[in-house]
Amino acid sequence: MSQGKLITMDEFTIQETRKFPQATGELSALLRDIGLAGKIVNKQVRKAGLVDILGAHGATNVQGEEQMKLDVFANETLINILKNSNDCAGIASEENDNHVCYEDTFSANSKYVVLFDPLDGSSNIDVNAPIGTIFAIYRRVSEMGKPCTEADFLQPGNRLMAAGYIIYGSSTMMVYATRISVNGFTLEPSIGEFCLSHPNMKVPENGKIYSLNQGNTIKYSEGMVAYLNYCMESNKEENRPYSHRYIGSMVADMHRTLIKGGIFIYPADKSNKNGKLRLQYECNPMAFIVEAAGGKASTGYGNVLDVQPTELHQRVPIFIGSKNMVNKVLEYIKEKETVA
Ligand code: P6P
Repeated sequence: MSQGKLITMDEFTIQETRKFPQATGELSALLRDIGLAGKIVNKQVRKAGLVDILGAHGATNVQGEEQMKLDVFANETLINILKNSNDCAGIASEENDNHVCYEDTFSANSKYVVLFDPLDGSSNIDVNAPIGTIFAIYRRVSEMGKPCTEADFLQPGNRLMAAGYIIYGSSTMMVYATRISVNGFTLEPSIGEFCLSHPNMKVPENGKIYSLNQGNTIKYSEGMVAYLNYCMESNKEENRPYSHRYIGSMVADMHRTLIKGGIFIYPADKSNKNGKLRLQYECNPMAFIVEAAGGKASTGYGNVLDVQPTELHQRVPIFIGSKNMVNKVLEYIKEKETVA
């Protein structure tokens, strides 16, 4: 990155587009629209403590979770921004039972669809912990000019065109992966632009942090318990001390894993045979990002990106992060797996 010169996300995506003469710029425009939605959500998140927006909205979403007002605001912001985009035929959201087709001519002739979790980790809002927006972009498989169909939203992660997240943390960042690279952009509030701050992000092959909700250990499989003991006993050896870090907000735990290395795990357990996290708008986008950055993402029985979705809100177990750490936990899972 040139010393001193700030490169905005728009300038960066234009530079990247120029490397591919056949590129139309539609994907760059869609990323810009998502970035705009992120800036609008960020403004509300930053003042959540002051404005009576924290109070539970009262409604419950398709997951049966009480919708915080910020959830609703973020969802509606993304739906409206993408509806006005010239590059999105429709969306699917954690907060909506079914996908939404945009009926206008421009949208019907767009070649992309977007899935998102508008405000992941929202239970952390009232304790001021980092939260985030997660998004996944597919090229539609339905006929152009016609409304998008459910098939557009049930594609495996290995068909993703781009995926990313916006983290509302100590700073606001947008990180996205294409099939070429993973890049991070930090919001510069004085100019209202995301500026390149983390070019060509790579996940370290090894890490020292394991991240999961240890409160669930009693429900874990034999293999998972054995792996946890391996991590906790690591401090007996000088060169392999693992630390446990868990924020309880996937975007925050994954951002740390992407930057510092480590492993994030939400496995199956006795009460959640498929784990808790959603394939299409949590696990697949994060798996696409991590694998584009040289890491690994597994369900415990195969690659996350290879799962053929059958339902929009289906869940999968996930073991994701530094390649060598994911391979290590899979050794334990395979050796001792008696799924809980
Ligand atoms: P648990 C937040 O509710 C979320 O969907 C993810 O962001 C996070 O990783 C996970 O659930 C936390 O779940 O069961 O540990 O509270």
